[in-house]
Amino acid sequence: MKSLKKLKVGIICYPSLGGSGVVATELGIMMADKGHEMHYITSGKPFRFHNAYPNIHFHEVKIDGYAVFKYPPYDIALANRIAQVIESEQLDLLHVHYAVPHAISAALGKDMANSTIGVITTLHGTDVTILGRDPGLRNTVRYGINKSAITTAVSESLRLETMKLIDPETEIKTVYNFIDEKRYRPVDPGSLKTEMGIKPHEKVIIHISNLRKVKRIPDIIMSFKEIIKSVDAKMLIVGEGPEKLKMEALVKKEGLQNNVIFTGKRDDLPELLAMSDVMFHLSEKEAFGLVLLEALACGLPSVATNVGGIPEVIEDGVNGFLVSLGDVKTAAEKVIMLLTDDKLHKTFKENGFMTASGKFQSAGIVEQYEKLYYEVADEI
Ligand code: GMT
Repeated sequence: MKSLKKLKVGIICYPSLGGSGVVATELGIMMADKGHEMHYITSGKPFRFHNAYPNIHFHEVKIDGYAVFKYPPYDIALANRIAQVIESEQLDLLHVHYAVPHAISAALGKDMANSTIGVITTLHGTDVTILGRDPGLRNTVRYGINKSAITTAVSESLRLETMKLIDPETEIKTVYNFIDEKRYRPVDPGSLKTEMGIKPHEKVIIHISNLRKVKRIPDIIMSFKEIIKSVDAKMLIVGEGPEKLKMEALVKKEGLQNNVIFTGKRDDLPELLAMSDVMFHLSEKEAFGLVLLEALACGLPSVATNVGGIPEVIEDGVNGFLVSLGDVKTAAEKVIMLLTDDKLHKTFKENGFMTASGKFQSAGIVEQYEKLYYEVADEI
């Protein structure tokens, strides 16, 4: 084995709300802790970076609108910035999160810099399951994967779906998502429940997402309507997204406004999870479901749909319940079971801790990525 020098890695990700940006941030922080130099090439600071970290640098992508452009060409501006950073920082490799347009911009940026460094692309979900199905983008996704030295998928389900749908020239490796266990653990929520106007005896069901159509929030609301016929409960809907206004209107229409709280975007997720009783997640597509892992680590069982990579995180009857997509009645029954059977809840909670600290333990997963980094940087 050659000497393992510390690497200089360019990270390309979406900085706004979303699981891929969270994973890119947490991975960067943990790699920086190991002594690697991490260079984020993004349109803004990823939202989970609250402090300054040693070994982490930001290179902003700027694009001006010109009258001739109907759409400012962000992809090209990103490629240009990637080329600049490859040269100025003498990067060893690029790690791209979310294929579109990042994998394509990385290939172009590398070419512009006349560089031979390798690109790792991590597929996160809708870059394949939605954009990869779009005839206007499918070839682009395939090109991005084929131009990458290594492509990873965040679950086995996404890996298989990519192979089938995109049929790339190269193999894809599964590298699971992970969370920061120092932050996601059963913290003391203090008086948060009272502060939110929830009575001590009321159970709390929580949903956290970027409130897009794919999350099927109406299923959650209609199922919750069933649940409160049997249990005194409040529903927390945490996050911001395009469906929020419509969902607020639906809650009003169903007369649930005293029971459903839209919290908006929050930074105190571990506390919110710790004060809750069940995580509710009824998405129609989900490559992994990072919030489900965050919930398990905070001691919260989930009721979730049996789709995509969710069954790789939530084991039916072990650390949560899985239900069929759209089956709001069974979903309600399962939530009621967990809210009314303390023994069952405790068993699932304990099993959940084991899931979170087992195959998803951060140290092991960061090590897998580090190995890939060295493979690509040709340092092994
Ligand atoms: O939500 C997306 O469409 C993209 C992405 C994101 O940035 O939030 O989410 C995907 O990546 C997460 C992190 O790997 C996964 O936990 C989510 O399951 C996945 N979302 C979907 O597949 C819908």
